[in-house]
Amino acid sequence: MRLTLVHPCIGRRPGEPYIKAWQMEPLPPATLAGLTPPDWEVRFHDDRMEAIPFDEPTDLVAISVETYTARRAYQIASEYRRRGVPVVMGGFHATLVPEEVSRYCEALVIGEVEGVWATVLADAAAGRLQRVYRGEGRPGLAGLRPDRSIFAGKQYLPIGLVEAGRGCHFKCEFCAVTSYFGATQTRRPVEDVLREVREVTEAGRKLLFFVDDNITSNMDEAKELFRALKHEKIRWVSQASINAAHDEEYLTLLGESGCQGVLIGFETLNEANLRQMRKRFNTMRGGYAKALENLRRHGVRLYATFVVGYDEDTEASVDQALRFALDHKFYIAAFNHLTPFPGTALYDRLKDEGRLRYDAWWLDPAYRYNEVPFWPAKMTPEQVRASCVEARARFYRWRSIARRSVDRVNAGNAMMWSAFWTINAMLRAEVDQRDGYPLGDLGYTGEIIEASHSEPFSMTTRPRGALEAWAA
Ligand code: B12
Ligand code: SF4
Repeated sequence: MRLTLVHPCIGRRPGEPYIKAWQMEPLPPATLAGLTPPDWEVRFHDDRMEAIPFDEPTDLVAISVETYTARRAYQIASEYRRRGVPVVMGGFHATLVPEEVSRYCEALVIGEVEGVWATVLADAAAGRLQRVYRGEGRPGLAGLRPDRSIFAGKQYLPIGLVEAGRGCHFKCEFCAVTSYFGATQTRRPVEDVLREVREVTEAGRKLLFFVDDNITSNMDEAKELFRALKHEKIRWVSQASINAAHDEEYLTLLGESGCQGVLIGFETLNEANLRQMRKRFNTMRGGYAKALENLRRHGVRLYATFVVGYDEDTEASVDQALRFALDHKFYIAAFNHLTPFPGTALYDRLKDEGRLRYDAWWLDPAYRYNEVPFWPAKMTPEQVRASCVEARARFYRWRSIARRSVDRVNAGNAMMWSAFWTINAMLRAEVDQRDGYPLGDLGYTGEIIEASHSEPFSMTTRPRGALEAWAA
């Protein structure tokens, strides 16, 4: 049997290259390939960087669907369906909006795939694919071995992606991760992570990215991993919540284990916004000032992210966030508009308040990337969009880049100093490149063909996420 894995892009304007910063090795298809028995022949096409050979013979197509890639995923599925090939879909959007996604695939996997992939493949081989497969609960991650051989010959950014854990125990209102994983986190055994770290570094990756949603979600487990990493002599980056910055042992272990920087979601400087986000842990124990002082003392470089469009935001508060980012000389920073992802508490609240500008912004042909799809409370959608672009443009001015480049923490070692210039220059070039980006391939002229199903989709198959758990 032949399996074709496809990683869709968000969209494309004919003739234009895809956004460089997003072209990293995608772990979802590598994870599926690693779980696929050897009697299946596996091929992989990354829609972000190559044309998909739709006529290449195959027996089953598997597509990861995120909210931003849904329109493109449905175009790709239609092409295979037209050729009589069944399509299975999974991933974040597939799990959070299963009724919609199920219309565009022969089989849908809800939740994590580890416990059900063998059954999906066996059913496909026997010609009896079911409409819905449900990954029950949180599968253990021991023994997981992503198969990176599928990336051979593709020109990805030179950074190795490794998963140490999945999910996060916090319940931020806007976060799809908390809905998907029901505010829980699971970890891979440290030995599995170390084995993969060695494989990826031996394959030539000098910098590793632990893609964990929040590597500090469980501090004891995080410290256990960092202690083990001390002996590996690697350089790594990851994502963490700021509450961890008050733990001296953690901060020391970060340095000793080779951490080069962490992404921290600051989101906003406004306490009322943080309360509404359910993210007040951000300013606990002395707030940002104390946390930043600790991180600086330990030489931790920061990728600071800010979100614009919460109810207390005004143009002045965006300006304040920008000045904060410049004053603290962050290695890099992101200023993005708030996005109501379906399946999140934020989406449901804005819907209840009648503030969504589209029924389903991710499917609307008129919607473009970076357009604010809801009505903010104190700004117009256009003011939110424009203030994000303006903040990015000012953060990535050459003068700001030069000033931040000589900061003691940012210039801490030659590799990260050189990477500083490359990354800042790349983000400078992309300040407004994503603005107006289409969802789906604008050059697609085919018809969107829905899958034909004999049974209706049942809501009872939807997993119980964080939101339902609170309600219960
Ligand atoms: C690493 C990462 C990135 C990296 C690398 C992406 C890449 N090339 O792979 C970078 C930084 C480039 C990135 C960019 C973006 N990202 Co991102 N990213 C992640 C992160 C943290 C980890 C992804 C990962 O590798 N996970 C490990 C894999 C193994 O897990 P998984 O994807 O959940 O897959 C499992 C299941 O979902 C399922 N599954 C997945 N696909 C499929 C397919 C089939 C057929 C089946 C059966 C099952 C299945 O099986 C897997 C194993 O159980 C996730 C959060 C997360 N926990 O996943 C966000 C996440 C996917 N990103 C997100 C977003 C919004 C973005 C951006 C739009 C951000 C932005 N504004 O710039 C861009 C879009 C990029 C693009 N699509 O082109 C959102 C998506 C939300 C949503 N509702 O769709 C997430 C969930 C983060 C969040 N907090 O909300 N991202
Ligand atoms: S801390 Fe980060 S990953 Fe965790 S729920 Fe909040 S936004 Fe999501």
